[in-house]
This record gives sequence, C-alpha cells and structure tokens, in this order.
Amino acid sequence: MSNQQQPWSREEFEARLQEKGKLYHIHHPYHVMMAEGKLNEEQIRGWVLNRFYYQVMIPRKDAAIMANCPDRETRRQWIQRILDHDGHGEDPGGIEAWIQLGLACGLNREDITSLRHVLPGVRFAVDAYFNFARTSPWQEGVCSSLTELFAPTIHKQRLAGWPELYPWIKPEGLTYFQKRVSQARRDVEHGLAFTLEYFSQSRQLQERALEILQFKLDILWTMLDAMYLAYVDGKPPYFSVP
Ligand code: AHQ
Repeated sequence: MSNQQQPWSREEFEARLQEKGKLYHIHHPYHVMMAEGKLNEEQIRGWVLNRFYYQVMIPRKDAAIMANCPDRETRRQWIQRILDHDGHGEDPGGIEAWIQLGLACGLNREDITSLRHVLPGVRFAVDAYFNFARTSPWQEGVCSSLTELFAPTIHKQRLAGWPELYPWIKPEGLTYFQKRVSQARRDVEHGLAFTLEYFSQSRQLQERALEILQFKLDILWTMLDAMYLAYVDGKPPYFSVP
C-alpha cells in the first residue's frame, strides 16, 4: 500500500513532477504543426478563438481557489494571478493582450469575446478545470497550475518562431507570450515550493499531486484534440450531418 511507504525525497518528488513534462501539450500534433509553420490562417485563428475561453476562465479558476483558501499568506500570493489576467491600474492585463493577439491575427474583437466559436470539447475541458478548482481543496488547485513548469518553453518557442513562420500576424500580437514567460516563472516559483512542501507529508499525497498534474495535462491535450479534429481533420461537431 503506497500510503505505508516513506515519502519520496523533495528531489525525487520534484523530478517526478518535472518528468510529466514529456506529456506537455507542446508535443501535441497541433502545437508541433504550429511550431513548424504548418498551420494555415484559419487553423491559427481557430486556436486563438478557442484558447480565449481558457484565458478568461483562468482568473475565475484562481478566484475559486482563493475562495476555498483560508490562508492569508497564500491569498496574498495568489491574487497576483488574477491581476495578471484581468489587469490592474494602467496594465490592461493578459485577457486584453490575448484579444490583441486575436486582432493581430485578423479577427475582430466581437468574434473573440462572444465565445461563439468555442468548440464543445474545448468548453468541456476548460469547465472541468474550473469545476476542479471550485470543488477541490485549495492545495490541489495550487498543484494543478504546475503545468506552467513547462510553459516558458512554449511561449519562447512562439516568440522565436512566429515572426518568420507567420509573417501575416502583426508582431504586436505576441505581447501576451512575452509577458507570460516571466509571469509563468514567478507563478511556478510559488506553486512548486508550496506543492513540494504540502504534498510531501505522505507518499499518498505525493502520488495525488502527480495525479492532479496528469489531470491538468489531460485538459490541455484534450483542448487541442478538439481543435485538431475541427480545423486540421476538417471534422467539426456535426460535420457528418447533412
Ligand atoms: O497563458 C497561460 C496562462 O495564463 C496559464 C495560467 C496557468 C494555470 O493557472 O493553469 N496555466 C497557464 C497556461 C497558459 N498558456 C498555455 C499555453 O500553452 O499558451 C500554457 C498553460 C499551462 O501550462 O497551464
């Protein structure tokens, strides 16, 4: 029984979390095609339109974690994530920056913000993340954000590749990715330190942390599965119904 075993050392536990990076959505065919410049304008715009639902739900997910969290010190840290996305003072925030990405890809604001183009599979995956945050202990919500261990790489990959691969996208659209490189690093510093500490109380909790990270990896992968079927395979929902 795993809960009779000793917890892994912090190093071993972190190594097992990091090892999950091999399942990160940077390896999904949709992102591989994106990084190779193989996506057409409709496939890039479809990705921007669908990912907008993920972006607008992130601050609500973070607010749900805060609502569940009685620990003031954690809330003082976590509130920054909401400000990063919703904006604060002069900074319009990441949601507005994602809209700017959409405008730079030739979309109009209403197409993006109406969410009318969000695929059912993307909506279900994102809502699963939001409902997980609302209904799980706040500590599990903290752990679930750790896919950002692997996020700086994918943001840097876009910043490096898109200007040449997708010259039709206005360069100011990339501001979102630029901001996320440092924000993700800062988020992870807090999230990883907390996870290594809290979940190391037992081997069972450490295994639970890996299970939570896998759940979040599944969410990110499934979002792209829905987009691949719709925009690469040309099989959007109900395509087969005359
Ligand atoms: O833009 C992203 C973002 O704001 C967040 C918040 C964080 C979370 O709380 O789960 N995860 C995340 C991610 C963002 N971008 C994704 C991408 O590929 O552009 C990566 C994603 C993540 O790794 O969870």
